[in-house]
Amino acid sequence: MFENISEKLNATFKKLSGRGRLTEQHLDEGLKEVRRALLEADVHFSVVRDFLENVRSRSLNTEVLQSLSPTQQIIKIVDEELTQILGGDTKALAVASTQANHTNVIMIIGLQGAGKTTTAAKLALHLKKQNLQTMLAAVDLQRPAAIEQLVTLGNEIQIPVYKEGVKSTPLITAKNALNHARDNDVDCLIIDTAGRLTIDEALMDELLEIQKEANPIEILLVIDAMTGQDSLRTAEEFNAIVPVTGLILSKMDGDARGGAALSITSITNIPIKFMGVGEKLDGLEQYHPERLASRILGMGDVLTLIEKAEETIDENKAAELQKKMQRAEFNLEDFLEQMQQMKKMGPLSQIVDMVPGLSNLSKQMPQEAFDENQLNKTEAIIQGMTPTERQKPDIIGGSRRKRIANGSGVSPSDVNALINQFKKSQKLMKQLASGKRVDPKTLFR
Ligand SMILES: Nc1nc2c(ncn2[C@@H]2O[C@H](COP(=O)(O)OP(=O)(O)O)[C@@H](O)[C@H]2O)c(=O)[nH]1
Ligand SMILES: [Mg+2]
Repeated sequence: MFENISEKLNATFKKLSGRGRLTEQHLDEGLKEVRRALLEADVHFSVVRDFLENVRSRSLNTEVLQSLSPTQQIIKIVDEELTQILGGDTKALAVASTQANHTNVIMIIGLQGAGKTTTAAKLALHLKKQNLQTMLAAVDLQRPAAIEQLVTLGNEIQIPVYKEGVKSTPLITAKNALNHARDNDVDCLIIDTAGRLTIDEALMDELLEIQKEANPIEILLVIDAMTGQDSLRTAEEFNAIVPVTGLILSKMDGDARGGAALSITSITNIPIKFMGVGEKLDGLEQYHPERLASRILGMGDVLTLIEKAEETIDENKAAELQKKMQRAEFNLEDFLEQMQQMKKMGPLSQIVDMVPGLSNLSKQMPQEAFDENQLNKTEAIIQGMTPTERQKPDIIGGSRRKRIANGSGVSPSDVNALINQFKKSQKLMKQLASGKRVDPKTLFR
């Protein structure tokens, strides 16, 4: 979502750093480009204005311009100011700590299609992973299908869903859900509410009624990040009536410009707490302004990457693989396993954006590198091999190649391509193991 901003900012910094000594005029030229990049990305004009004023006044400090690496210092200032725009400190969910015999209610609100139901389930999974007893309540009674949607999602992640029929009312359903949750020692009850295409009085009355009854500790407004500047108005309108405690930006994996979403906290003063980054239920990330700022500046987000890896990668297997790599014994079986672990972490294109240095490089990589279908194909080919073939791919000649291709539904040249790619990465691992510096570009050639 932020490739364009990243690219432009990096081009600007590169130009600045090529100048050696910086003058006020150089700085202003650079900031003009930054301004254009931010406006093009749809960042709200008043946010851009305040941001640039702050960066400029801090950079004009004589010590910055006269230092040995003025551009580095300016990048640091931009990073800090960007973090401020994005909300400053991380604002955690209020339910992270729980008292005994108490059910925390989290109300999910937003326009129709914003991603409320999906987000409710994602959040439930997130809380479950923190060992919190979680329950979902289907309080959107506009259509029977809305209830069914939540029930299906709940089943997928094995989280109970409290529901009543469409003949009940949202208020009664919410009230009964809360009683049911308390009776069952539930730590967090997540209420999925109805939305509308636009904000109307009937909806607001419904939400206020539920709020009074359930007394939620968090009222989270789901905002579709793809809706641009409209999202700012939506947030303000909801917040004027229902006291929103946090925002969840959904669909941050989309290709919209995203700048409006970046302005939303500065404009509304409501903190963002999570970002939705995919349709799947593990596609929810806690929102950290400083990490997003580094990602936008192309500096990567190592912390989130490590957290993802810790969540998904089996530590013993990882240690074993590392040993194999060091001994250069890495074979196709390991390759397959590593691929499967990587796939669990999420789409490759998202992971690459979090690796410092790689995020810029990713634009130059062939698109196939990120293609899930390609990965599935690779997986099928390796699965079509015998264990011996996986360990010693050198024995794969014409007839074996044909058999593997037939078995996995690809052409023999696909099998060949994979083996060649594997040999390259094997070579690379040997280099890595011997401590040589490796040009990351060679990974994808
Ligand atoms: N790509 C993507 N799609 C999302 C995300 N969150 C929700 N969606 C999709 O948006 C659509 C509407 O979501 P839904 O939860 O039904 O919205 P609701 O009407 O607000 O309850 C569904 O197709 C979801 O799969 C997200 O973070 N990324
Ligand atoms: Mg819904």
